[in-house]
Amino acid sequence: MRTTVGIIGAGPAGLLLARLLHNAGIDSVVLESRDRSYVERRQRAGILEQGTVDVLREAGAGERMDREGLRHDGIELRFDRRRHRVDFPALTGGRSVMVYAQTEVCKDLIALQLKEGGPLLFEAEALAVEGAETDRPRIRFRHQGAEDVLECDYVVGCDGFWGVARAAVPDGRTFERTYPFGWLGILADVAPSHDELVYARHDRGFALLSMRSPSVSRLYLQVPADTDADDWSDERIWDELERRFETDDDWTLRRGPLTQKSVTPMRSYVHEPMRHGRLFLAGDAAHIVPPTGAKGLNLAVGDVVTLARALVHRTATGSDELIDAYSATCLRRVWQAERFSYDMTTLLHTAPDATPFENRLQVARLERITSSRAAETDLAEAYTGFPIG
Ligand code: RFL
Ligand code: PHB
Repeated sequence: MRTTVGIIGAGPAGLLLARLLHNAGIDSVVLESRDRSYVERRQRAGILEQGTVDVLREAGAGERMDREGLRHDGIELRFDRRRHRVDFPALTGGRSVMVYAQTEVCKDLIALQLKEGGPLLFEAEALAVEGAETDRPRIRFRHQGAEDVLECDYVVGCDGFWGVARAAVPDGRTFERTYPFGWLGILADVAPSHDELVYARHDRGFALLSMRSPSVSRLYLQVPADTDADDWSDERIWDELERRFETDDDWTLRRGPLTQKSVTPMRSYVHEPMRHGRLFLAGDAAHIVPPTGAKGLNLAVGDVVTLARALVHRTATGSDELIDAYSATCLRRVWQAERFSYDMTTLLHTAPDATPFENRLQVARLERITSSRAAETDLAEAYTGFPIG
């Protein structure tokens, strides 16, 4: 098999890259180790930045998002039983975000790819990337029980944190931080208890209220990193959420039947550089942020937009200029998202070894954000997204 761009992984990064290349007349093949229904059901991100929404629209993948996605003009910060709304458009000159789940983005991109794009092979596991420093890099993969080789002009590792592509970037540097807590996430068949996301700081730990639709709630609780989700009965989860979201007014939390429950670890991670020869890393394959800033998927989108531009530029002009700039261009935005995600995480979570002094500082930081337009604008700008490229 031969193609121009060999893409490993059919998450949002790989699928969107294939779409952008297809629209520019560049052929690609996507190899995905899991089956289609697994990729379409994996519950993860929920928030699309304004820039991500624009990219999906321009790529011709925004039709259902525009019909079913929920535009959100703010979030609520909750602490000390008080509520504070951050008004995005007022603070950022009109920007907002969209609640449209990653599962739905992937479903839309998969449908487009299968209808009009190049090959997308499910249950095709990349085993290794070879020859990245040559003109003919190759992906060795296994599909339907047999090993095969995909010869490419370029290879892109969109294979997530646990993929194989990063191992083929030698002499890289990694920067990492793990947190001593994780998120217990649930999906529940109940209308969201608030019309915008609620980020709550509480002495018992962080809680987040999000949603998937007007009738489906997505909620998260900070839990110790080694938590087994089965130790948490549905009733215990609702009781704990209720305590952490408690306010002095008459706000109430609606309960409903749980349809999913799982624990996610939290880490910050960056691999530099994001390129070796003709191999590029994009999305979670190169960097991870804790989900508190809602940045992971949006970073993946920024990477592949930058890469698609570089590959199109190369095809049109023969110049490697943008390809050579790819890693540094992406990393500038990645580090801004790392900083914001770290700030939001340490602002809102209670570390198990936190001193009373540190706990009071968190509240002081929140009070600063909710009383200074400059501080609040800083949060609103970062949350609605940093420019791509
Ligand atoms: P993905 O989505 O992990 O996709 C990688 C794909 O590669 C496949 N793969 C392989 N295929 C072939 N051969 C191999 N050897 C392979 N190894 C792996 C995998 O099966 C998979 O299909 O990476 P990608 O495309 O870079 O996308 C990144 C995003 O998925 C991730 O950053 C976000 O989900 C993070 N995230 C959030 N991001 C946001 O922007 N906003 C949010 O609100 C948000 N909330 C979240 C999140 C992540 C969470 N979890 C579960 C980590 C909430 C949570 C709870
Ligand atoms: C989600 O809806 O899954 C979600 C929303 C905001 C976050 C993280 C996750 O910061």
